Amino acid sequence: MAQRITITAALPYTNGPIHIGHLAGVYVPSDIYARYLRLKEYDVAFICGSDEHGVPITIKAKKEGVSPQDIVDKYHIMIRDAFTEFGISFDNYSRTSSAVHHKTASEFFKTLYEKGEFIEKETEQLYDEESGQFLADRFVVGTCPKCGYEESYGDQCENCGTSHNATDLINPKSAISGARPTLKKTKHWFLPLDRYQDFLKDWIVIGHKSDWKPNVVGQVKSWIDDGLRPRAVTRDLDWGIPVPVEGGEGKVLYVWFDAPIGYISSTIEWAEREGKDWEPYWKDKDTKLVHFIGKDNIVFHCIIFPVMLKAHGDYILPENVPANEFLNLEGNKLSTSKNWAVWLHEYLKEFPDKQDVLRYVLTANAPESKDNDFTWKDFQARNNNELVAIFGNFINRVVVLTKKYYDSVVPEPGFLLEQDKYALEALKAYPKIISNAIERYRFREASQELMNLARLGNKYLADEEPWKLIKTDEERVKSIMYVALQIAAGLAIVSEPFLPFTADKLKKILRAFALESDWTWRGIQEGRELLPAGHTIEPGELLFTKIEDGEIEAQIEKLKTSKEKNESEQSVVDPQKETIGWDDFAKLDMRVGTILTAEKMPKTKKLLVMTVDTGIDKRTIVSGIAEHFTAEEVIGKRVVVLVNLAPRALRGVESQGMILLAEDADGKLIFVNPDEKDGLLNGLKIS
Ligand code: B3M
Ligand code: ZN
Repeated sequence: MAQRITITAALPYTNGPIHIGHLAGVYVPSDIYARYLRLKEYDVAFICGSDEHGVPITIKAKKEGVSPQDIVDKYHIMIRDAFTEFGISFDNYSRTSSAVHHKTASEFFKTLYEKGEFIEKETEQLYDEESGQFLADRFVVGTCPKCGYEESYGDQCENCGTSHNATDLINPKSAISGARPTLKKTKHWFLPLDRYQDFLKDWIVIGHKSDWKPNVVGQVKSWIDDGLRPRAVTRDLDWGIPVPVEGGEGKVLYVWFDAPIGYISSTIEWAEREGKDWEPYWKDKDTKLVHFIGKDNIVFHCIIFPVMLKAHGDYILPENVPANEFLNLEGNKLSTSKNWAVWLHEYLKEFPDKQDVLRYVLTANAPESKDNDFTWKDFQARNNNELVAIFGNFINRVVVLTKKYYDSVVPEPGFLLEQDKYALEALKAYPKIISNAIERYRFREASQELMNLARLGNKYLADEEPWKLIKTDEERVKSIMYVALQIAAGLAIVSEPFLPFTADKLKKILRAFALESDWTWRGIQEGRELLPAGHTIEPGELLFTKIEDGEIEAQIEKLKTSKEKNESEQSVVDPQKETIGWDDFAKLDMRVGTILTAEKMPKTKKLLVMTVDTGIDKRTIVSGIAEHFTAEEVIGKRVVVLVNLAPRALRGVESQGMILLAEDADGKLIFVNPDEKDGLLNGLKIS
């Protein structure tokens, strides 16, 4: 029986279109994997769908003055179509607003509830008095308790990736009204992650230390080392799946509780349509389950969802979670709000027949082990120097020469020389080489091996020079062209996971459909004859075309426009805040101080730990300025300190005050610096 494998790709949030970062991080690698395993004759279920719940969708709807349903309807179609256009070969693309998903997620919750797996607890949650609602997840922003990033969301910090509870945020602020939230009691259901800490440690940190990506195991280890806590899996919101148990009225499931169950409901939907049984794909111990995700989703796929599956009891756990790092664009972080992105629907308009080019570039430069950069110049170079000059060139030579010498009929080979046998042996070896890389989730390496096979073909022709020999040794040329044609056929097969449109075109050129030969991964490996003598191929068309400088300049220009627009928006001065009374001001105690010592907080990017002489005392202040100043640079600096700000702990170090800073025109931080020439004494009051 064929090995069964369930492959999931993260369900995209349906609050906007998708861009190259999504493709590079999740959908292209998962598609290569799924297509490859189909070629290897595995029993594959490649599953995805739209993630249609969650606060970002409600926020977007509010902003546009439409309903959340309008938002998800619009983007579901747009995203689904973009996937189809790029050849992402999901077996099913569902949506979490579907009836089957509501039913599956509700039942899952009820099972855990009935098994007593939840802690039911009344706690104080953040509440916005102005808008009259609880502030869950992205409805609240504040300072991350772990890294000090000031724009962290309630459930997750985008800067350091930590997932936390909204009440952990320092200085929380409502994203709806800007108001400072109050605390209000409300009941919720908590998943006691702490109970599963040992299980997670044994399974991932110890058990998968060497076969999972180091970034994935490292993140899991760091959460476990920090200690897991019960996590609320319900919310006081009105958009989502209603909590299906007593006392759940007016509440919905947390989006990260229902979304991963979306993988299961999408599988059910597919199986029903195909007349299959869905259960083995999720419950049979011999099935492999693999989740493709971006690194910001690691906690949900390696901690929360596995705990849910384990607590349920019937389900298998993932065999691997190959999370990717992030893709940047021309040196800057991709950003939807700053329009710093290459949107797939726009790319398709501008490069309508170049889906494979983007797939290839994003694979060859995939952010597999570190963040990577997409540049338009690299895109052009990979197209012109690799796809056109190596792959396309080889195929074109083979097709043109076959037409010229043999009227497009595959010639009968004569006696094969060493170099011919060597080329055929090398061709036979490629599926294994490519398999090895793909099965270790090294798609960049795999794509380069594919290109090496095309290089081999080119080199073979360049060494044998059939175009010269044709004048002196027609028999020899027949053997050469026969071998070259076999390599071309091999390329049509092994390129399919990476370049599906090209593979299709190439198969049409070679008229593979008219043959009975074994055009499979195994077929090449076993050295079967792919193109027999006497078979007629097409005169052919070019597989790839050059991208001109002008096309690339237009794209760079377009990004420049986004940048300029962002900069002009940024230079707008923030409006004045609400007027405060004299009494409020008088409460602030600001003193002139001197920074005596400074050092970077270990394992953080942004935090500096400083000792400051405030004139009153020498105290510790932790500040998120390490990306703007080095420790050496700030020692001795004269600064203004707010000394009576309530102390708070950042990464376990208590910060006793705040150093005043301002931003210059380029967004760089500068100290509000009492002019040293005036000889201001430490401790002097600012008024
Ligand atoms: N929608 C987050 C994201 O798009 C989330 C993934 C869900 S996977 C179950 O990054
Ligand atoms: Zn953080």
